[in-house]
Order: sequence, then structure tokens, then C-alpha cells
Amino acid sequence: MTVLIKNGRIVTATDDYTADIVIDGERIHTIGRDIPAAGHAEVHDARGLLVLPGGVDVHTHLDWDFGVARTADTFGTGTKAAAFGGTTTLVDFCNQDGRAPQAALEDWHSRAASACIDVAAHLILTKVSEQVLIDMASLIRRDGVSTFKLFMAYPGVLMVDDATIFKALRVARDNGGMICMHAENGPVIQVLIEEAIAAGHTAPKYHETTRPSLLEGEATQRAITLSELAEAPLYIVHLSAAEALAAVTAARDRGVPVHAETCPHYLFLTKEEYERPGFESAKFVMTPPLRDRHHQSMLWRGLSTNDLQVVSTDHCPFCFNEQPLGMKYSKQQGVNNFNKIPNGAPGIETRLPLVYDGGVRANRISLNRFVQLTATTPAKLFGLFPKKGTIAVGSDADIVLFDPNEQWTIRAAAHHSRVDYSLFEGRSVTGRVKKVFLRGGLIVEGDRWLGREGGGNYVPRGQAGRA
Ligand code: DUC
Ligand code: ZN
Ligand code: ZN
Repeated sequence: MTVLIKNGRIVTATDDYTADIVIDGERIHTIGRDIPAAGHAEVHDARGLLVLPGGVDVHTHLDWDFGVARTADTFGTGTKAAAFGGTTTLVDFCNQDGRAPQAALEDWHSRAASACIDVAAHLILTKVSEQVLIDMASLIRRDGVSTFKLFMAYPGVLMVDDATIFKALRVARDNGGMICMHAENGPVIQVLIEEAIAAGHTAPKYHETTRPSLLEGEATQRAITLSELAEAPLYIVHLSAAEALAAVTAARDRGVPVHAETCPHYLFLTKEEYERPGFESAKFVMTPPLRDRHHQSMLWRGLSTNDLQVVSTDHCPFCFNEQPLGMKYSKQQGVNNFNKIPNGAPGIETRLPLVYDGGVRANRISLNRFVQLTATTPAKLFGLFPKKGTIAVGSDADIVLFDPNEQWTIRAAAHHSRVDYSLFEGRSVTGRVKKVFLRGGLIVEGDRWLGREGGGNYVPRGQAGRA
């Protein structure tokens, strides 16, 4: 059973040409010109469309337990939303949550079984005993979990100390793994939060004032110092601050293998959102918080100089309203105290159109760079390439047909996530996902859903940290 995609403009991280693609089973079999339509089970005319590798989003929190809160998407709903946004592979965060890593991973697998697209796991380590350091090696080598997130923030909840970070970096280095770092100085942030609350500053906007960019810069520099000493690769997640980017840039200039991602909300929104009336601004409470325009222009610069190498979503959705999912899934927990607002925001369905519209169409990045940032480099850094992240003979036939000219308006009501709002509500964008193939199977056609829960595979990953 073969599928033919004809006349499309194929864009990868390096190439841009018009050709036909034959998919045989789950893989790309042939790329060529003027391939006859006869004899194929399906023929798709991609004239006028971009043919892109399926997006790879390496930062999501589906069905994620964040203590008193839980994210609103199941693997079924979150991955369906991802597919409509042109993403065909996720690397999602599995929380150790004080358990043996293997138990946490089994639990993650049972929930991830409903995924509609391909999924892989990172492990968030919160209790790193000597046994856990030993377990890391088999997680990398046997289970295909080659990346681990550590937190320098949230003391008493998720934070680990510098000694732990240093030890974990060395274990990752020795086994082909990589540490992903949430870099903010948690203890100092805690002081600022306590002072704000004591002063009666309880509105959502104080989330931003208590997490200054300097403290992201400090922690990023500290993480880099530890990784440099350990001679281990490092990946800074959700980088938002110019100070943090400066530390990454200086390290990369020294030849240190530091990598970093940013997210669409830091590229397109600013801290002015915290001035929205009432509790509305709680929708924008994510960590790190939104920054001012100066940081934003530095992030675009970092994307063009390759000091920022990935755009991921950090899809960590909590509903604005309490109903219908309940208080555990809602921002309303923090209506009287910003420190109780679950930290996180949705974005899994809008990454490609936003970056295409605000990046490529706005002449900030090239079309090839767009593919590199959203598919190829994340696949390479996280041990998924060349199975994922490109269009090449032998690669999985994860393919997006994208209309570069269609203008549409982002509306949460039309989304497929269970979350009840969008950070980008009402924003007009040009560029829209039209068809999505997952391993050769058509799962999205316009607004028609053709995929199924459980149709995604678990993808064990190889060595991490090589772009
Ligand atoms: N960090 C994340 O990556 N996601 C949600 C909250 C956080 O602190
Ligand atoms: Zn984080
Ligand atoms: Zn996250």
C-alpha cells in the first residue's frame, strides 16, 4: 500500500525543492520528479503547499501532576491538538515524584498509551539518591529515556542542589544522556514571593515581579559552570531572559556544549499581559514569566545566531475556569494569591503557525531555519534523528502539508485541547496546517480528524546532545 504526495514544495532544514514523495508503509520510500499517479492507494496533490517534516515538540506536560494541580490534557486530547498544529512527535515530561524512576516511567507509559502521535519521555528527577544515579544509566541505555530535567527553582518541591546537578551531569555524560535545566534561582525567588505576599501583593502580576530575569541569568550561568566542569552537555529549557541568553552565547563561544530552547509565548507576548484587568492575567502565569520587549528582541537574535536552537511549546495547560474539569485543573486556585496559581500555559496546537507567521513571514528567520527550529534540531538533540525531524528516504513518513498563504484567527473554541483559553486568542496568523501524515497514515485533513487514540507509538531515543 503506497501513498503518493505530488507537486509539493519540500522544505527541510537544508533543502527547498519541488518533488513527489512515495510513502511505502510507515516510511518515505522515494523522492523524485513526475512519479506516475497510477497504482498508489492514495494520491495527494500538494501543489501550492509546503511539504514539511512533522513537527517535533520536546517540551510538553500531558496529564502531569504538579502537586495540587494537574494539567488539563490527557495524552489523547493533547496529542490530537498537537497533530492539528502539525506536530507528530512529542517528548513529554514524566515526573519522578519521589518514586523509583522505573515506577514513574511505567505510570507514564500507562497514561501515554492513549497518544495519537508518537511520544517519547524525559524524566524529571526530584530525589536523586545514589541508586537513582545508577538507574539513570539503564534509563538511557535500556528504556530510551536519554534526557532528564532538573529544577533549580521551587525549593522544597522540585528543586535539587548544585551537588546533585553536578553528579547527574556526569552520569548523563558517561551514558550518552543530557540534563535539561529549569534555570531560575529558587531560594531567592522564594524570599521575593514571601515579601510580596506579606505586603499584600497577591495579584497575578506579582508572579512576574518576583521572578526577575537576573535570577534566570544567574541560575543559567551556574548551570553552565557546573556542566563545563563536568564536561557534560546541557540543555536550558524555556529560556526567556537576555541575561540567560548572554550566558549561553558566551559558553557556546568557548565551545561548551550548551543548548537552549525558547517558546512562542516569549517570542510574541510581553509582560504587559499582566496588566489585564482582574484575574484575567492569571492566564499568562507561566514560569519563567513573560518579559519586556528588550528580552524578546534578544531572543530573536539568539534564534538567528543559533545560540537558541529549538522552539518548543512548554505546553502545560491549566484551565482558566474551574468548570468543567474541577479546581485541580484550574488557575482559579490562585484567585487570592498569585503563588497558588498553577504555573503553566497551553500552546501545543499553535507553535508552527505562530513561528511561521511571526518568524518566516516577518523576515526574522528563513524557511529552512523554521524547519530546523521546530523539527530537525529538536530531533537531533533528543536522539530521534533521522527517524524523525526530516524528509528523507528511510525516515518515518511524518509529513505536514502547510498552506503558507491561508490567513486565519486563533480561537480557543476551535482548538482540540481540553484547556479553555489560548494565550493568542483573536490573533490573526498566515500559514495553516492542511494535512498531517503520521508514519504514512493521514491523521488530519483540514478540520477533519482521521487519527485515533492509541495510534501513536512510544519512541525510544538514542544518544542526546548532538545537533
Ligand atoms: N516549568 C516547566 O517547564 N513547565 C511548567 C512549570 C515549570 O516551572
Ligand atoms: Zn521548567
Ligand atoms: Zn515545562
